[in-house]
Amino acid sequence: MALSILYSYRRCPYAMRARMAIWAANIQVEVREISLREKPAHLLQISPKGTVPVLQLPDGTVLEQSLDIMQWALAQNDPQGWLNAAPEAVNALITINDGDFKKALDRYKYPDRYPEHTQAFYREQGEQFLQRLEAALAQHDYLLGDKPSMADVAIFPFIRQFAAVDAEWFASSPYPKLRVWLEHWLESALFAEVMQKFTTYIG
Ligand SMILES: N[C@@H](CCC(=O)N[C@@H](CS)C(=O)NCC(=O)O)C(=O)O
Repeated sequence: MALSILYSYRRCPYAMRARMAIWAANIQVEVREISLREKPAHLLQISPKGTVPVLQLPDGTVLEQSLDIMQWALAQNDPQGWLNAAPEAVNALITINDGDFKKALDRYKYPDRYPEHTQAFYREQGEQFLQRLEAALAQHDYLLGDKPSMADVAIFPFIRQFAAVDAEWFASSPYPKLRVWLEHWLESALFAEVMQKFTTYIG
C-alpha cells in the first residue's frame, strides 16, 4: 500500500505536533524532511503556500495545516485518547497559542526584528499565556485534565521554544508546574522518536 507523504521540518513546532499525532496513531508515512530555503517542487505544487507540515494522502488529498493533520491521524487511531477532551476547550487554548502567544514568541526570539519594544516586553506578553497554563496545571497534570489531550501535544513545542530563548530565566521563572509538564513531553519516548534525524529530501 502506498504511504502518505509528510513534508516536514524537524525543528518546526507545527511539524512536531503533526509528527507526534502521526506517531501516536502508529501510522506509517514517508517523511520528507525539507530545507526551508530550497523547498521541493512537489511540495510547492501540492501546497503553494509553502509551509510545513503538509501531508499528501495516497488518494491525492492534501492536508496543509498541522491541526488538520493531527485530527486526521487521531481520527484513525487514538490509543492515548488525545481527542477525548472537549473540542471547545482544546480549540480555545490552541487559538491563543497559535495567535497571541506565537506572535509574542516570535518577537521575544527575534527582538531585533521588532525594535518597537524591548525583549522583556515581548516576554511579558508571552507570559500571559504561561500564567494561564500554570493555573490549569495547578488543577490537573495536563492542560485539560488528568490525561493528555491534543491541546498538550499541540502546544508544548511552542513552550519549548519560549523556554529555550533564555533557559536560565525559564528555570527560575514562577512556572514550576509548566516546567514539569514541559519536561514530561521533552523526555517522552514519542518525542525522541519524532525528533530523530531525517535525511533531507531534495526532490
Ligand atoms: N498554520 C500552519 C503554520 C506552519 C508554519 O508556519 N510552518 C513554518 C515552519 S515552523 C513554515 O513552513 N514556514 C515557511 C518558511 O519558513 O518558508 C500549520 O499549522 O501547519
